[in-house]
This record gives sequence, structure tokens and C-alpha cells, in this order.
Amino acid sequence: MRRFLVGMASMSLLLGGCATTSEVNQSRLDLIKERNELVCGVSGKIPGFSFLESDGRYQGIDVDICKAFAAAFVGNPDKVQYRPLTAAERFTAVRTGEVDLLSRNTTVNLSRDSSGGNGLTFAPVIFHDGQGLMVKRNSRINNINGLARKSICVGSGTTTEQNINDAFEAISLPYTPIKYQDLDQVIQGYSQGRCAAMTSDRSQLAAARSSFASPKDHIILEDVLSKEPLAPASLGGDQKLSDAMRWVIYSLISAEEQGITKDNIDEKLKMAKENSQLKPLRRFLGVEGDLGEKLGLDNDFVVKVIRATGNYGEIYDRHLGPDSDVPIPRSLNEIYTKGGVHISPPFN
Ligand SMILES: N[C@@H](CCC(=O)N[C@@H](CS)C(=O)NCC(=O)O)C(=O)O
Repeated sequence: MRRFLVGMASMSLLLGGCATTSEVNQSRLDLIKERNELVCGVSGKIPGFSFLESDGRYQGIDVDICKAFAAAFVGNPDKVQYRPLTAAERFTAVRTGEVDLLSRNTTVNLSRDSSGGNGLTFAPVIFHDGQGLMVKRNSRINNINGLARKSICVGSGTTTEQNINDAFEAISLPYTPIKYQDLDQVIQGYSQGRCAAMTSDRSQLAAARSSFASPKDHIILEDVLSKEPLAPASLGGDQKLSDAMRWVIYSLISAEEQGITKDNIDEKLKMAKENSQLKPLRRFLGVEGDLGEKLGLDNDFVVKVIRATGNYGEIYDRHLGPDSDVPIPRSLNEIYTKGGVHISPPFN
């Protein structure tokens, strides 16, 4: 069936027809289901986001997002194959199909999202970040101006590269970028004193600092050079997969809005089943209606997701909360009712 449809596509192209991608190709979501496993592209090097622990397990907010997708798509959060990718490799890995999707501290921007650019499609933002600068406390540099004529370590193939240039050019400040292929090299370059500062998403700076022998010896400057909204991404033109990803993220946010947690999900489900008047809750948890089916998922996909990972706030707290190794105040990453920007459209 699949080959036939692809054949039709080439024929349609030859005849100047207008078959759309979704008519032509099988959605990657169906492939994931057939395979009964999700191949998730991650970084693997950022504590709090995606980090390969000494026991061989990946941990972090990006990893939990992979688990939430797997719970929704194949009914099991453990059916994930993690593929560590460098910043420079990540988009090719999506294009070639080496991974089903990215959950890898990737910034949404127009060039990456458009068909004339990287041709990706982004799910809702899971972490609002901004680019920052980290320096040694004893350097006596306390803002961007203190970096005039200094070297700055930066990762290539990132938004960071362009932003640092834009920021220094805007204030006519000369500096020397020292570019590295991946985060480990950036950190090494900075720790070994090859540059006065290291620049990256502020979350990555916080994560890198947490792994230093003496984190207190490094400061993250107040200057925020850019907006870095980080979101999962998949190949553009596959609406079935991108819709499913979008609503899994919204389910995490909506569950937090409604106070539905990993601990109380079964109680909420029972309540929904027993009370036919609780229409929105019944639809959300798949007791009534066919919202899951519309996405190509089970109607109770939200229950599976929340049982697996808890809601967005629980994921955040686990990896970036005050008791975690990389505590980052929620600020913008709160839900909208608490002054942040995360909000879910209705599950109707
Ligand atoms: N959010 C930015 C930067 C993300 C990024 O990947 N940064 C570099 C470090 S400067 C990196 O390589 N990070 C982690 C890794 O290599 O695993 C983007 O999407 O371009």
C-alpha cells in the first residue's frame, strides 16, 4: 500500500498532478506505531535537559518529552530509542529519517520552520530560554561591555552563533568567536581559558556550571542576548505526526492547568467515569468522545501520558525545580494562570 502511494506520487509529479504530502506518504506516526518504538533525537550532554547518566539511562526534561510521546504513540514510555546528536547533525537526522523527531534544546525560528529553510515543523515550546554569557567570577567582567576585544567560545550550527554576532555588532563591540562542534568542546575551551566567556542558551550555561568542580567560581551575566524558545521538532509536511506531538505537549500543560498529576490521575479518571456531568474532564481523559482518534491515537492517550510523566509542572520540577541538580526558576515557564506563558488550547 505504501509503495503504491509513493508510486502514485511520482506519477502525479510526472503528470503535473497535485497530490499532497499527506496523501502521498505514510505518516511517520504510523511507522512509529508499527515499529512499536520511538526514535528520539536528543543532545545527551545537558544535565536537566537530556543527559546520559552513569547507569546508562537518559534523564531530563527533553527525555521526559520523548517518554510522553512514546506513551501516547505506542502506549509505553520506555519504548524509546535515544539518539544523541550534535547541534550540527540534528536537522539532517530528521530529514534523512534517522530519527522520528527531535527533543533536543532546539530553538524555533522562521528559517528552521519554513519549507524554504530547514523544512521542520515545531511542536509547542517546552522551555522558554534566552542566550547568555558565562564568565569566571574573578575575571571582573560584569556585563557584555566587559567582553570587548575578548574571545568567546561558541558552538557551531546553532542560533547562538548568529545571535552573538548580532549582539556585538549592534553595540559596535569587537570580539573573537572561537567555534566548536559540540558543547563538550565549548565547555573545555572555556574551562581551559581559551576564551574569556562561553555563550549558549542560559539553561545550558546553568547546566554546564552545575557540572564544574566549583560552580561558584562562574557567573552567568544578566545580559540576555536573544529569545530561545525550545521546542520538539519533526519533518514538515507530516501533519499527522506534528498534530499528535502538538497535542501531547498541550496535554501536559492542560493537565497542569487542571491540577491533574501522576498521583491523582487514576482518581480523576474514576471521577470522570462516575460523573457524566463532567464533560470537559471526560473528553480530556477519553472517557467520552473521540479526541484521541482524531489524532490517530488512543482516546485515553492523555491518561497514558500523565501516568508516565506527570504534567508539565511535574516534569519541570523533577529536572529543573529547586531540589534538582540544575535549579532554574520557572518565571516565563510557569503556566499562564501563574504569570508564565504556557497555555493549552481547549481539548474540544
Ligand atoms: N538552542 C540553540 C542552541 C542549542 C545547542 O545545541 N547549543 C550547543 C552549545 S553552544 C550544543 O551543542 N549543545 C549541546 C550538545 O551538543 O549536545 C539552537 O537551537 O541552536
